[in-house]
Parts: sequence; C-alpha cells; structure tokens
Amino acid sequence: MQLYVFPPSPNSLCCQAVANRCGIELEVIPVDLPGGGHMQPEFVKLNPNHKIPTLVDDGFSLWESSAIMLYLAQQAGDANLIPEDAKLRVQMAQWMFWKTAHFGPACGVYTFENLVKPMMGIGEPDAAKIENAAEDFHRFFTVLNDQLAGKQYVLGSTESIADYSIVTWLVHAEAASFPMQDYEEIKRWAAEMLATDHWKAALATIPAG
Ligand SMILES: N[C@@H](CCC(=O)N[C@@H](CS)C(=O)NCC(=O)O)C(=O)O
Repeated sequence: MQLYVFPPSPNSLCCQAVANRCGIELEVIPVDLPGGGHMQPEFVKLNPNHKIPTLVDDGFSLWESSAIMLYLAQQAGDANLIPEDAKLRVQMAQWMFWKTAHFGPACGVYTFENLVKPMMGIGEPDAAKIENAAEDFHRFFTVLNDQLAGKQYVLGSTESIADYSIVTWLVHAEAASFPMQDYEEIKRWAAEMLATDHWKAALATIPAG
C-alpha cells in the first residue's frame, strides 16, 4: 500500500501512526505541496481534491484521513482499533466526525497562522483570524478535556482510531502556540499517546527543520 503524504501534516501523521499500531507496512510517498506536486495530473487522478493524505492499495485509491484510518484498521483484523461494541463504534465515529467538523478546523487556524506561515515565509500571523478562532478553540477543547477526565482514551478504556484522529492535531501544539494552559486532561492524554512507538515512528518521518 502506498500513502501519499506531506510529512508534517497532521492529517498524514495520524494515518501513518495507525498503520504502525496495526502492524501494516506502508510505502510512504512525500508529495511536494509547496512545489505543486499535488496538482500534477497523475496525483489528481488518485485524488480529485488534490489533497493529501491519499492511500492506494493495489489500484484502489482512498482519500480523507478518517476513511484511510478506518480502512487500515479494518485490514488489521483482530488487532485493530475499532471497538466491537456497537455503541462504542458509533461513538468512535461521532468523535471522528466532530474532529473533522469542529476540532481540526479550530486547531488548523492556529497551526496555519503561527506555524505554517512563518515556516513557508508567506506572511505574518493574522491576529484577527486567531482571535476569531479562539472562541471555537476553547469551546471544543473544553468538550474534549471534560470527556478525557479520568479516562485513558477518548472512549474510556478502549483505544480507537478516534484517539489517533484527534491527537494528531496536538503534534504541533507548542510550535503553533495553542493556548493549552487550562487543558490538563488533554495534555496528559496527548503526552501518553505521542510517546508510544507508533507515534514516535510516524513523527520521525518529518524532516528536520
Ligand atoms: N479532510 C481532509 C483534509 C486534507 C487536507 O486538507 N490536506 C491538506 C494538507 S494538510 C492538503 O492537501 N492541501 C492541499 C490543497 O488543499 O490543495 C483529510 O482529513 O484528509
């Protein structure tokens, strides 16, 4: 299986970490987003949205990181990250949809303004955009922090792809100046998740600098 990625991208890293956790070996192919690699016709054939991550398994191409994580976990058979219990399984989906609709976009504003812009030399962080995003940021961080109180994982004692899907946005929390001071439960959970070998191996694929 080939996974097309932009190495520092949270949406790529969660797929790589899930593959590592499930014991699936991926051929990781970096796409040069700043250089327009994602706009090349061969890539657009795989993903008409021209976005990474994109997975290809023997001619079958799949996009959207949540769908890719689901596919990888399904391939892993019993050693997967999908709860058997039907209610837990839909709660896993609930948190992944919530991540895509709410949590990820709130984190994305801070990541783009405070990290991507200076890194790529494309202007100063826009204070007004960050101020606008702050209300959503704190609203959704409070939801997650409350959910994690006294729990090892988002679903309690059951690790699932929901953890990978959400925690990936915290990889750059410090570099992107996330206002995290009030979210102790999130910090504890993220520190534990990101210290696992599955995450360390995914993070090691980010080139220095
Ligand atoms: N909802 C998508 C988001 C994917 C996404 O936004 N990828 C960005 C990089 S993190 C991208 O490829 N941007 C290039 C573009 O939009 O043209 C997912 O979860 O996979």
